[in-house]
Order: sequence, then C-alpha cells, then structure tokens
Amino acid sequence: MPAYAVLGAQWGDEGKGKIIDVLARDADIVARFSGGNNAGHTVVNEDGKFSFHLVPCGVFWPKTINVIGNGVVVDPDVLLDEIDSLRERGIDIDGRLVVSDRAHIIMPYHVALDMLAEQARGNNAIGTTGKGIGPTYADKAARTGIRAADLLDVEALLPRLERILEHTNAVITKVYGGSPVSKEEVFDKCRNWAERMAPIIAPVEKIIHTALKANKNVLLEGAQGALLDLDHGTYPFVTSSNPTVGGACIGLGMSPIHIAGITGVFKAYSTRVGGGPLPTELLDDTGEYIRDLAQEFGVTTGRPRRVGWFDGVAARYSVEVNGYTSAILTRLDVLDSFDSVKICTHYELDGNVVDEFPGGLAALERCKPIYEEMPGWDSPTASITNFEQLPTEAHNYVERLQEVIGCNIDLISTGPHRHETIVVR
Ligand code: 2SA
Ligand code: MG
Repeated sequence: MPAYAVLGAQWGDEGKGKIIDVLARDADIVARFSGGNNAGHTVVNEDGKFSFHLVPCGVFWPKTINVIGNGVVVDPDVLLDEIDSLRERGIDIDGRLVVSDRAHIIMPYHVALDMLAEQARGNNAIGTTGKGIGPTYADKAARTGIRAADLLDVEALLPRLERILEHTNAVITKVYGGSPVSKEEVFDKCRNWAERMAPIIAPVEKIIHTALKANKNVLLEGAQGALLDLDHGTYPFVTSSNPTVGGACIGLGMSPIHIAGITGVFKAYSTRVGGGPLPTELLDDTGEYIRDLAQEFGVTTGRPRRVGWFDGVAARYSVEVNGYTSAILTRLDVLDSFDSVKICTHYELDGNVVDEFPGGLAALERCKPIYEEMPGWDSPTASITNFEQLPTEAHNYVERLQEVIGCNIDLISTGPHRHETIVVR
C-alpha cells in the first residue's frame, strides 16, 4: 500500500514543491489531487528554478508519471503553456503527463466571475488568486461544469456550453454589471483545447489503481494547505477544494486503504496570502523583515504574503484533521538571525485560555496568541545537512515544535536546493 501524501499543513506555501521534487526520486507516480492553477509550487534543482501551477513536481525524474486527478480544476491554457515552457527548457514530459477525464475545466467565464465576485465583496474580499477556481468548483457542485472528457467530443459539448454561457452571461452582466464573455472565443478555445488536450486525457483512477496493485510508489502532491480547506479551513476565507488528506482519495479516485504515510509540511513560521484570520500575524518590522528576507510573495499572483510566528494551535488542528504520520519542517534558516523566536502554544479567547482551533470565524478573529519565547541561534542553519550540526537553540526550537504539534519532524529543509535537507530520522 505505497501511496504517500505530502500535504500543506498551514495556509499553503510551506515549500511543498521542493519536498515533492526530492521525494519523487523514489516515486513511480506523482499525483495532484486538489486545487488548480491557484497553486504555485517552486522547485530549484540542477535543471534550474521552476514555478509550477498545474504540472506535478515529479517531472524532473525521467521515470515518473505525473497525473492530474479528477479533484483538480484545470485551465488548459495554463497547463499547455507549462508543458511548452518545460519542453523549451529541455524537460520533455511527453507520455509522462496525464489529466483525468473527470477533471473540471476552468473556462474563461469562471475567471471573469472570480474577479467580479471579488470586486462585489468589497472589504470582505477573500483575496482569491483570480484564476477562476471558486466558480469552477461551484459549477461542479451545481452540475453545470465542463469536464476534460467533454473536450473529447467537442461538437456535442458546444450546444450545452451555449446554454451554460447564456445563463452565465446573464449573471455576469445583470448581477455584476460586467461584460459578457464571447461565445465564439469560448468555442474556439474549446476546439483548440480538444485537439491539444486529447492525447493526455485518460482515466487517472485506473492508472493509480494499476500502479498500487503492482506495489508501485504513488506520491500524492498536496496544494494549498489544511487551513485553506473548504471544510476545515478558516471559512469563508478558504479555497474551494479539500487540500486535506480526504481530498486525495476523492480527488484521485483512490481508496484510503492504500495510504501508507501522510506527511504534513510545516514552515518554521506562518504565512498567509489573501484575507482571513492569521492569529499570529506580525504587522510590525519583524513581519516585514521576514517577508523580505524569505521573499514571501505569491508565486501565482506576486502578492506579498502576510507573516507571523509559528501557530501551534492551528498546527495541532491540522495534525488532527490529517493524522500526519510525520512532519517536515521548512525554511528554518529564515529564523537564523533572531535574538529570540516565538511559538504560539494557545490562544486567549474572551479571557479564557484555549488550545482548540475555533470553527467559527468570529471566535477565531477574537483569538489572541499566547506565546512561548525561546532563545534564537546566532549561527546559520542554512544548508546544514546533519541534525547534530544544528545550533543548540535551533535544535531546541525543533524539539519544542514537535511537542507543541504532537508529531515527529522527520525532515528539515535548510534551503531551496535538494541537498539542503536534514534527514532527522
Ligand atoms: P482561490 O484562488 O479561490 O483558491 O483563493 C482562495 C484562498 O486561497 C488562497 N490560496 C493560496 N494561498 C497560498 N498560496 C497559494 N498559491 C499561490 C502561491 C498564491 C499566490 O503559491 O503563492 O500567488 O497568490 C494559494 N492559492 C490559493 C488565496 O490566497 C485565498 O485566500
Ligand atoms: Mg505556493
């Protein structure tokens, strides 16, 4: 049962791209199961620096098959561009990339609706990536979505699309006062996508099932993070899919019985991009300093990410919901130059100490972090590859994080390159 999940344990951008690239060496299949091209996964290796939005991060190992499951929403323009630019850089993924026939397609009107809905929310904007993610999942749930399989019979699709467009354009123009999306443009795109996508569309669940039966290794590549989960995140400031482990089974058509390990990727501090509560947010110079130092800017939108200390309460919730069998800690080196570092262990809510992550937005917004302050370390951890070489204070920080979250940290990333990794156990 060798499926192994690598999941974002906070609000995304934990550094999953690097981890997947490293672990994919031993994988036969790397599979994306949720989200879409809202994701920005960065990989730095011998081939250069790459930012992926849809293509799974296993493509650098020539024997891996990379699949995009039914749980992912796919903008074919973005995917095809990503494939082309990889090819231009000498990475040929012909025959090694498959898109599920059940994956929903992000249409131009989904992108338009995403932008218009955000504008209409005004001060309550979610801060979406504007890539059409929410409206595409909404159509999926409303049973008015277009799936990859539909592109395979494009002439049958067009009349249905025409009806959908009529309704959607009414919403765009009458509800939001926006400009209608051109039918011809959408039809042209679909015909073009049909041609280029056809060779890579296939039933992914079959590929996964066959691989697992043959005892092959399947790496499940999470996108976003547990606290952006549609059900378990800080609703409504969440994405529209399930980045938690259950999403992997649904989003690939795979039984949970096959999952042998679930790793949560935690960054050594917190970041979040977009609106919504971030209880440990640093709105001061320290936050600014970390953002600049760590270059915390969105890989998809370039937006500055909000920064805060490690949030142990949110982390414990993430551990509970996902049942991590291990954790990975990234970007420890970003904290190298601090006199002291803080870990939020509890919240104060209306005068009470709480250790549970509240489900309600109003309560979460009233939570104030209770910190433990620990001495910083004055020698760099960047590029260290051996746990014993970590400065004592950094060692202590890692040990304390493990206690606070209740999960072993098995791997520590000390830089963007593959070799800048400490295998703890
Ligand atoms: P959406 O576009 O509907 O999924 O937005 C809803 C919320 O989910 C957040 N979200 C993300 N948060 C962190 N990283 C993401 N990927 C990009 C990156 C983000 C970027 O890797 O940097 O470039 O801005 C990601 N994708 C979605 C989003 O900010 C909303 O809060
Ligand atoms: Mg990212």
